[in-house]
Amino acid sequence: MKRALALISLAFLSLAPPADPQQTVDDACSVQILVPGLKGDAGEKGDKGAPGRPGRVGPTGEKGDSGDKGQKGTVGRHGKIGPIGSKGEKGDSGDAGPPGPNGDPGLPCECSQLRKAIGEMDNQVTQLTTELKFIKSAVAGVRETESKIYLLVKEERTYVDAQRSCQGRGGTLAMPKDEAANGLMAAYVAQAGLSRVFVGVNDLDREGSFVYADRSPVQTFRKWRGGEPNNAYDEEDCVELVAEGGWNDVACHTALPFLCEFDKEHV
Ligand SMILES: [Ca+2]
Ligand SMILES: [Ca+2]
Repeated sequence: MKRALALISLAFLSLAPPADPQQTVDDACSVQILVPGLKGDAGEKGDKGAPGRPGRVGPTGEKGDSGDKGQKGTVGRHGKIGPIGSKGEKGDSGDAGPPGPNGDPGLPCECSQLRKAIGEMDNQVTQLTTELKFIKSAVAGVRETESKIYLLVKEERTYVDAQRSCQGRGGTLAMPKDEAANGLMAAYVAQAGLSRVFVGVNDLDREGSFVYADRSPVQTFRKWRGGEPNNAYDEEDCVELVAEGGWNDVACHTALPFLCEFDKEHV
């Protein structure tokens, strides 16, 4: 190629008019010189060039094989305490435990003393109830003389119980020892709406020998109704006073209202 261009340039120069004869001769020689010569000897080796630019990043390589497993690490630090959890549901009851040991022996029973105390309290209640009734009767009114107080008790009792009731209050069954006392008692019974009451006269110790409740004998004053004392059925050893003022012997187990008598000196 280069050789063709050289030939074309030679042809062009041969057509141009000559300006200087000397130059023409030289130019004719120059044409000869333009023909390529033989290849010269190799020059000296140049200095080392500057480093070239970095090449482009190459493509990602294939995944390598898994490495060997590392050594086990040391125990980590203790973690923080977590928040309090919600309350759980109640669990089922557990099985019953074995029976416990026997207890110590108890104290000796004092039941007998308790029964005795209770019995005494019952007696006191009964006594208080009786006294209350007695007071109610007393409030209803008593009769009195200069030396005596008479109280009519409208509770029906046998002769013995009636005497015990009067004695329990510091008195005795009433003893009509004279006309005045007997009349007062009879009026008292009649005004109370009663027909008869026990008074303190009897022949319990000896049949036919009547004595008062104070064991003094019935002597001059006596107020037997007609036909009395008759000791009917051979069992009449106690005496009742009827509302009209007369006496009659009756069975002691008969239950009647009764009349108590109290000495004012002892009240
Ligand atoms: Ca008799
Ligand atoms: Ca009789």
